[in-house]
Amino acid sequence: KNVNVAIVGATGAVGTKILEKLVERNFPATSIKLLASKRSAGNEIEAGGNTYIVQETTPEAFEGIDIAFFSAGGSISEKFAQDAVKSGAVVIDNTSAFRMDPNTPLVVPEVNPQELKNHSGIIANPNCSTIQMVAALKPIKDQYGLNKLIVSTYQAVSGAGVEAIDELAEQSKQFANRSEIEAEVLPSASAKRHYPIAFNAIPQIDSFGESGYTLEELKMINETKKIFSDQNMSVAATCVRLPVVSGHSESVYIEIDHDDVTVKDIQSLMENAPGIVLQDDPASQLYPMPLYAEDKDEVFVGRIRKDLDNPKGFHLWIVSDNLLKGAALNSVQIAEALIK
Ligand code: A2P
Ligand code: 11C
Repeated sequence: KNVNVAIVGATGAVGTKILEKLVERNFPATSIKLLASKRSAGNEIEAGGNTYIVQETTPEAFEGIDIAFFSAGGSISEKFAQDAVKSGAVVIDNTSAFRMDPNTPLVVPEVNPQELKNHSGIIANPNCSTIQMVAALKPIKDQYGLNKLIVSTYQAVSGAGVEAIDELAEQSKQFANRSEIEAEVLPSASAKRHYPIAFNAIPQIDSFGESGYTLEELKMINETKKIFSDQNMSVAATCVRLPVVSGHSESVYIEIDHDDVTVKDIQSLMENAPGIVLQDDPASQLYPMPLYAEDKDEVFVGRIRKDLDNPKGFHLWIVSDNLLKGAALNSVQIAEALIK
């Protein structure tokens, strides 16, 4: 069967990686259409020996498209996703626009592939920091139960898009030149105040909700419960932006149902889990780090420790490239599962 693909946001941090992954994984696409804003229309993008011309996103652009990846921000998904669906495409949406809609499956293929069959045109790709965490925790939850988790994140600027990557590079130069550091993008474009990310840590990703949690923290909480189909799970999150280009890191505390589980038990689950790589040997200083996870497909897990006070408690350190498993790769894996 012919599969005609479109990528909305093809010039962005995630969109460019979706194209790369489609090519690298030999996705059986008959054609690939690159869509972005009017500003980029006519620009050329090379991938896999082919040159693609970027086109403007319009309601008519989806004619004949079978699978449409959306990664141009929630407002663009809200504006055009239904046009794509009406044209007969399945939308794989990388924004938060439809994730919590009860009729939209929120899918990580290693965790809840059974949800894919329940879609009515749109499948949501979870938030990057959620994906890597649930991918690592799924085998633990299945084997030992998992009723409580507390996560603190150390997130890369690429999660906030190309402009944030550029801002970190600019500010690093300004710092080295001892000139004034200019901040215009982070913590979020819509924020009233902006702070430097170079040589800093910002405990705000996205805007604040009424509860005092940021929207990024609420995404981790709500999406985790939806993906695990477990509304009774207790989940808390603190999300922090660091001057790292790509690769989100997470310190995760979990409580399982059993008190006789060992670190070795958890390590062996990680060794056998799909898409997970165990990097856990303190004696040889082996642990995951974002600099080494960049451009890698896997989720890396290490620093696994039993809590010193609670025999049901464990601590883990989880790292993955937020643009790949956290976004582009997971989206392409959803598409692969769909056409299977
Ligand atoms: P463009 O490059 O034309 O602005 P990032 O997440 O890295 O910031 O990228 C955002 C993506 O969303 C880019 O591909 C950007 O395209 C795209 N985009 C922004 N505004 C629109 C719009 N109005 N219509 C379609 N795509 C858009
Ligand atoms: C970040 N997690 O690191 C965000 C980016 O809901 O898809 C992804 C936002 C989203 O800034």
